[in-house]
Amino acid sequence: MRLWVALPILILTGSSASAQVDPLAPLPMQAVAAPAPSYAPASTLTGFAAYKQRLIALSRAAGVRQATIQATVPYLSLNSRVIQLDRGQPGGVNNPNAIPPFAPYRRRHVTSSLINRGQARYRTHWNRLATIERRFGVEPQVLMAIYGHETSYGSVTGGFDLVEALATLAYEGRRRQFFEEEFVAVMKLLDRGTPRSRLKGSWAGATGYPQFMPSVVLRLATDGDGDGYANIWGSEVDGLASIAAYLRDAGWKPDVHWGIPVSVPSTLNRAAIVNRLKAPRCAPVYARHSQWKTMREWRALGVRPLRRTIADNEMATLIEPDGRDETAYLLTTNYRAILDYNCSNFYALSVGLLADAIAGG
Ligand SMILES: [Ca+2]
Repeated sequence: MRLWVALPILILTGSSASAQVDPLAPLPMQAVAAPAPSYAPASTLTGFAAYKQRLIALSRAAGVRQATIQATVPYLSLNSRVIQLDRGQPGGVNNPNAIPPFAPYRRRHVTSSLINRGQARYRTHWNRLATIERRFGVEPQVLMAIYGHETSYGSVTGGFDLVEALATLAYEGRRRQFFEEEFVAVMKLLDRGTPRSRLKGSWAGATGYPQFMPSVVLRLATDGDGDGYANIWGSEVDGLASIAAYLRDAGWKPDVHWGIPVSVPSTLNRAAIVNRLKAPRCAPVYARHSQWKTMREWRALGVRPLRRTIADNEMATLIEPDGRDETAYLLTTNYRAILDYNCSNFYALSVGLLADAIAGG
């Protein structure tokens, strides 16, 4: 991945002036492929045309065949809609952060329609789901809830061309290394015969029923229906098995529930349970969790399960997503696996609650 450092670097005419406003680093160019762009004005188009040489070099270094590269990269364009959507994200340039309340989010994402459709699919696929649970140790209702939340059970999987979207995001540069790796991964999927027409997804590059990034497709796509192919675009059961593979890979422990709603006594000394560890990734998300304590310790502090409970010796953290005197949740290590899927407390909580509802409470 460091190959490009050793390549000769051409400074584009005029690029030093725009470097102050353009987050792009100087672009690597291969001597054999140094064409007209170096003489053109440093417009966005010129920048991307030159950047494609880097995408070609990265793909080649990762072992993607030249025929695949040549049939794809030269024809890529920037997708301005992708850039617009990326800039509207938390942490993006147009979106100063603010944490809204959880309750309205929950009402939108744990709906009777999602619950009913999840239950219907649960019944349809019951046999396969039982096999997947034995194989991966993940409760099927959690798989169903992720599937429902991500794509409304396969009805919204995204129509962006992944190759173009990932090239655009890599070029834009806010998370360049991440998106360059995903670009190379989608090139590998193309190279091994996945049709371009199938490689559609969200503007951010998530694809198929599980909404995996291409590198995750390469690593964890799983055959669940037994036909020998891991088809996360055409087989719901393959999609569900792939989600199970992901959660197990993220550390899911069998027979531990994700979390439970609890009531917190007004006497709880919150200052005494503050988590002082800073998470290496997704720090703002983990900062909303308390210290780890066993269920026994939480009980001793007066925190009471509202419905089901969790074994006394299991560790859990407390989150109060809507502040004091509202429903709070104790979260186990398996909640962390859901966060690994999508690092947002609202996402993980609503997945857990949708899973509970699908399973009947
Ligand atoms: Ca299959």
